[in-house]
Amino acid sequence: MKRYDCFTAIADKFTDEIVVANLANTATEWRSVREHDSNLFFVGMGMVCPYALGLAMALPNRPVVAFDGDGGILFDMSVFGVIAQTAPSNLCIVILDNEGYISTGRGGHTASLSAGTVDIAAVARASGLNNVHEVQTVESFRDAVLDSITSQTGPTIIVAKINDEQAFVGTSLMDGKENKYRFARHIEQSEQKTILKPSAREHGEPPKPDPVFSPVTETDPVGEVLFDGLRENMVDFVVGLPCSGFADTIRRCMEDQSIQYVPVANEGTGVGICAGAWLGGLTPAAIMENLGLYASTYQLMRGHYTFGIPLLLVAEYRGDAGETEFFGDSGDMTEPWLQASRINYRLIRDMHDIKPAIRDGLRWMNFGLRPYNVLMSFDLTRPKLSNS
Ligand SMILES: Cc1ncc(C[n+]2csc(CCOP(=O)(O)OP(=O)(O)O)c2C)c(N)n1
Repeated sequence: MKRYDCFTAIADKFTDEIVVANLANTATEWRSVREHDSNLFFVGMGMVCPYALGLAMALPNRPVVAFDGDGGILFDMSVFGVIAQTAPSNLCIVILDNEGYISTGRGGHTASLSAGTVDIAAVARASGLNNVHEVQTVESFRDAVLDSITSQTGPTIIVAKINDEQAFVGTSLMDGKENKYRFARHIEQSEQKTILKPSAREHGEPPKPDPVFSPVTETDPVGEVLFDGLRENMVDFVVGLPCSGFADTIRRCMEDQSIQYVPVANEGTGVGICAGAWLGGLTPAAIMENLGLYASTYQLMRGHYTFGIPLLLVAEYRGDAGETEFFGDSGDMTEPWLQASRINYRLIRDMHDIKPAIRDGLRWMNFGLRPYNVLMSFDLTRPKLSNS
């Protein structure tokens, strides 16, 4: 079974479904059969499923289809568990499994783990996904995809065993940023949402009022202040991987009805989910240690930076002055990392600065269209002894 034949069999049945397409020939082949602004193309390895998940959660009434590769899903299989736990019924994940990194060449040297011992469908099932199909023919591929889109009884996982043939149908002249703009404008129009907010105000117009913040007093627990700062700044979607300095904030996000909280097993997965959530019109934030920033370097560079997607990153400054555990040296590269990554940031040492920093970061991102980091000093996030 050829991937291009699979795509040809379903393309004219697609109307306004959102599609997140893997890089290389998956993207070019799909574009050649279905040119539409609801396609996001050339999404990096390990990021297709997180992006699709974020979009599916942001737009629960709209079918979202991911066309990933075996190389793509093998890069980050923990996303299966996150999909199982969040369980969006509108999500259809298609893994086009050619058992290799075929865009880079053919042969033993480009075989993937699915050519050997790893059974992707079995991993999906073992991750808690029930609606998993393995298809070997174009007809069964077509039926499985179309049934998932129309029935909306997902999340559905379709592992399509394809051969290594590629159709060379020409590439796109559109870069990631143009793709993002067209995609976001399409979502805005079709969903009546505002995603891109390029200008906070017209020239000469008085500034827009600040969000109203509840008062902060010296005795407030910092985790509560951070949580209030997210909520009062209208953040409505949070991913996190536990960090003891943010335990209270994460607990509050899990309890609060106005915030969708998604626990992840890898911060890189989390920032990918946030990218999808933002493209679907939500205001996401990712909460992590600075070690999590390092873990998501690839997804931030290959995703947010390439497409021009903002994200509020809230990170604890491990290894900052005041560190009391064993991470002294992990702070050395935090600010150089942020600078090299072109991530604007504000270092927060005073609790009263948390809410304005979130407000200003969110405003900056309307123009910057890149992530912004509220970097919380270790001294601030950790409980103090009464005499310190
Ligand atoms: C992080 C990363 N490592 C390596 C590459 C180089 N690369 C480009 S396409 C590709 C193969 C992807 O494999 P798969 O998702 O199975 O798609 P296929 O090429 O088989 O269609 C690789 C490894 C990359 N783009 N990103």
